[in-house]
Amino acid sequence: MKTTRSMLMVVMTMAVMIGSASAALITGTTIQSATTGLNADMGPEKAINGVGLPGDIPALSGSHLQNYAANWWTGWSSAVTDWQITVDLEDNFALDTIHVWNYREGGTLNNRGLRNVEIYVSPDEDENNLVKLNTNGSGTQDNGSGDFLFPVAPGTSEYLGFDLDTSGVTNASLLDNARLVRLDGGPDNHDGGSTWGGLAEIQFGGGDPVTGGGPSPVDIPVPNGSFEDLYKPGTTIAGKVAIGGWTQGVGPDCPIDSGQYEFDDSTTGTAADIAGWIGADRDGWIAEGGTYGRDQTTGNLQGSIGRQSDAPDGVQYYLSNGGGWGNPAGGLIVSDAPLAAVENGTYTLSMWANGAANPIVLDLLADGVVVTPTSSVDPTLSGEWQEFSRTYDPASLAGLIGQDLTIQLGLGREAEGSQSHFDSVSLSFTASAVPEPSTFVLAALGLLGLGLVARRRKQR
Ligand SMILES: [Ca+2]
Ligand SMILES: [Ca+2]
Repeated sequence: MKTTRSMLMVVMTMAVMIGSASAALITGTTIQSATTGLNADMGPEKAINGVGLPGDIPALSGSHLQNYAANWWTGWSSAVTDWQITVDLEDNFALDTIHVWNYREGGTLNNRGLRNVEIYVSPDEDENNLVKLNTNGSGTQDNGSGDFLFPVAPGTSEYLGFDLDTSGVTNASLLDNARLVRLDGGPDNHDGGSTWGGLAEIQFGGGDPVTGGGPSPVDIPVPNGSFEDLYKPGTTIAGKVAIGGWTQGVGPDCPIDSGQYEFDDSTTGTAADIAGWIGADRDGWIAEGGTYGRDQTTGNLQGSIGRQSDAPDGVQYYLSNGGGWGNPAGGLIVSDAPLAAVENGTYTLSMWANGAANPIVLDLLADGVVVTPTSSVDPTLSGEWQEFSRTYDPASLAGLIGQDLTIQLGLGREAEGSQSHFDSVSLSFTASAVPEPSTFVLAALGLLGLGLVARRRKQR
């Protein structure tokens, strides 16, 4: 019995520690974008780097100095009508504290700063995904129109700032998984001045993100999955295929078959480095004989990158002819470097295609071997671009954990029909959900989280 009771005590202690961990200061934040000022001493970083707080160290509490150079301020320009600051938390967090110190300068000049502020949150780094936190005017610091009303700083010797009251906001779930936070003050600032959209400091507290219904899918970048990246040989100068032209294959030193390459330095050429992909199954390609007399040395000169106006992703796509146009070898390409190591979870691989040649190939490879998908959907090809996909669940990945993932695609061997086109290749991964934990395991996981937070902090 005694053992049980002490274990219970440990669990309770853990619960208390977890509670405090979730209010942890988020460090290492950066400015994603902001209205910038006339005064170089008053850049937006002054609102997140702790300057003006005790010891000039970021914190969730403490008195902020009454000094212009410890503030972000935008300047007197009447051309600026929208004061905004967007902070990148540099990771995803469940936010439980947003602590604000409004603009605070010496003398009477503390009576300025942001007043009616719209707050936006995004779960990723893309500012296009910012969503307004409150839309109906609820919340005790709200002015009734969905904005938050920021009080002015006092003229006293001490200014402790305030916690933003997010209780009752319409889109509270945004705070469960936040990456970007924008404060948009518009033109309406304290002191009647449309030019006083400043802030002394904003700091965030939180813990690991909460994502409803299990882990969210994460995109695994597919280099040149859009087939838009090509470079002048030996340089990083970008280019494209001239309209109506097409290449011989992919990879480095890829010759043009028809037309020319147009590079961004205004030169043209007959060879380019088409990044991200190389030829696959060279022996199979040669055995089918459909090489159009292309150089067979590397196997890279299968299929083509073409440019026409209707690509679903940019202006270029990969294409290959079939036996109907004298090329039963088709054309297969593969990622020229591993995209990721196999982890326990579910992968979704997709691509867009149109045309009239078959068979269409879209495979995930582990250490170069085709993985059998759990499910796959192939389109009935037509002149319309269509997306199709394969999924790979943990069972189909058994025994492959840690192996290198690559993608193979194109028109398969013994190809029939005239020509097919391929574009917009994507791969995403959803980690396997952790089984429903017992209370004790939950507490232990919380402690593990603490360790992770500590480690993350050290890395910064
Ligand atoms: Ca500051
Ligand atoms: Ca494309």
